[in-house]
Amino acid sequence: MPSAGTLITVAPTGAEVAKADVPALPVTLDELVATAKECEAVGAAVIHVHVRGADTKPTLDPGLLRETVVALREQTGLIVQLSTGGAVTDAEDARLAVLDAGPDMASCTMGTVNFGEDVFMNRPAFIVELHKRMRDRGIVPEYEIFDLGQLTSLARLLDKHGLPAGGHVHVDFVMGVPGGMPGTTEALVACASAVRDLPPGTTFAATGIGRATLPVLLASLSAGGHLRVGMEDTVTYAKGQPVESNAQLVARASAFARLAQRPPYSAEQARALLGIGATMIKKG
Ligand code: KMH
Ligand code: ZN
Repeated sequence: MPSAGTLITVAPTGAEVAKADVPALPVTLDELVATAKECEAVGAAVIHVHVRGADTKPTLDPGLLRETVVALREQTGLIVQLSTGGAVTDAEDARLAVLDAGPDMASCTMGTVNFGEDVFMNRPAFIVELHKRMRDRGIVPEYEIFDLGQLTSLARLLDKHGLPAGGHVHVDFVMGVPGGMPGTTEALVACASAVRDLPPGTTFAATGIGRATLPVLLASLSAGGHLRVGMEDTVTYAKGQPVESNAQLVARASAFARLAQRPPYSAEQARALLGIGATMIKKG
């Protein structure tokens, strides 16, 4: 049964877009917090965070990650989800150390995928380590799915190693990465159908990269799924029209969600949905 509302995650920065190419990209802590506030005001409940250093390049600097979590908690009500994916060049130990910053959630990609001309490496043993460390620390994962088979890998992971913190399983289909699944309705339906092999109550969101943004958004809503939008995934609002701000993308997603009669969830509703702050396993 589809959720009564829509969970909207904003992914405002990512690790791939250069500030020099896209001046509206939030890269400083002040820019990130200002973006987070604007996005919360127009319907975001979760923020998926990659941080940038003083040189505007992606970094997994532990001090900056901790400072970012604190600032977002102090100044917004958003659920703070740190990326453990980082950039394709980041080492496994640095990606695992992201969890030391104590976010509410963290991403956990369910397999290796070609990523344009690069490789986004996620070895099985690394995934298991991420999954276990998150559970030990009460950090709720968002399992990132770049290809259909990664859902099967997730089913196997949960079968062997148990449910995550909070007991709820939430996945995000990242669609349209060159090297991963396409951002099409057919691919979304295939993934949404495969969710039935995961524990009962599993929820899914989807995001489409670049020009796949709108088709994936519409397909996810119609399939009962949730949404991720943001400048990590697209910097073009419409053909030939650059994105002005992350809030512009969140506002559009919220409007579509309302039209679909599934209005945006508040951060509090999202916490209940995702099992954040839950003290016991919710279901078997
Ligand atoms: N930047 C990509 C290589 C995640 O945040 O977990 C990985 C990524 C996924 O963005
Ligand atoms: Zn990311």
